[in-house]
Amino acid sequence: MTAFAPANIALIKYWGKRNNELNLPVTSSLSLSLDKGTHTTVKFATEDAVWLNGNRLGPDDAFTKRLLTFCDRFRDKNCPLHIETVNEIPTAAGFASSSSGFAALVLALNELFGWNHDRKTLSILARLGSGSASRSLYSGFVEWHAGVRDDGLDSYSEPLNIEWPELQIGLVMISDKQKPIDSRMAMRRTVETSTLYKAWPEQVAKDLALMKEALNSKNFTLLGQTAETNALAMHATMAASVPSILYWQPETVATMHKIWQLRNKEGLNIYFTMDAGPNIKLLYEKKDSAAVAELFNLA
Ligand code: 2P0
Repeated sequence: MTAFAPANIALIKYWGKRNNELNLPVTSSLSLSLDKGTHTTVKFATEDAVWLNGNRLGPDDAFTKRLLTFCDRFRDKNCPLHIETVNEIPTAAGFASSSSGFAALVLALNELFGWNHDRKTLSILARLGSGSASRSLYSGFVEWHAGVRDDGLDSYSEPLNIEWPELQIGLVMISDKQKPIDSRMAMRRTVETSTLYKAWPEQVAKDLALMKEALNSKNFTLLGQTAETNALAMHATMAASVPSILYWQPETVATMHKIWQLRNKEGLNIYFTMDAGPNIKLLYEKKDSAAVAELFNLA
């Protein structure tokens, strides 16, 4: 069984959990799915085998273990699986491939085991693999409701009924190297050690309201400003962790200054967001696509 799920980029970020085992978030978040994502094939087999982008991984590989441990939630002891994952975007470089990865895996398992689950249930199951995966069950704009229940049954994603084809996301690749600390460990350290994290839920509540206003009124400037503020606030909570977490490389900072220069001095209406990595995602409107493509080396 083969399934596809899109990667998603959060405009309002998920950063920090209230339950580490169930990936229950402290706050809600809101994302836009990309066209690209992950294709995953799952078959019954005689032994477990995990393939990533055409290479068979060893049984002790961290990716293999994470996928098979996730599958163990759903299978009997004697049910080996052959899992093939192909990412259209770089793995583990802050391009949110775990989001599409676990969403595609859950969709493939749903077919293989004949569960016939609805999307809400699949979103909850994907969340157990990776929080952001709960949002990758849908295309377009998606809100992941934090929920309040201890069992997580009200922590799932839903699509927002908004079409905005003029809105563009451009990926500026600064490094495709594996990041020094994965987002799971980084968010845990932030929650446990960053004094700035106290302010994060309030920041998200404010930004989420502004983002919905921007989406409903198609106010691109409000969308861009809110997404950029939210991403920088998330990175500020990380920077205040002990030890500090800073995903930015010198070129990340240079690109941020370039964006501000273009926006403030040259009138190009362009904003950015960033995830747990050094890369930058540009937010702009379709009418500026040619200008942006000339100014940036988009992946
Ligand atoms: C997001 N990120 O909202 C945020 C912004 C990274 C920065 O969701 O531990 O791989 O598997 O639930 O989903 C990346 O974290 O973390 C992420 P887990 P996940 O997209």
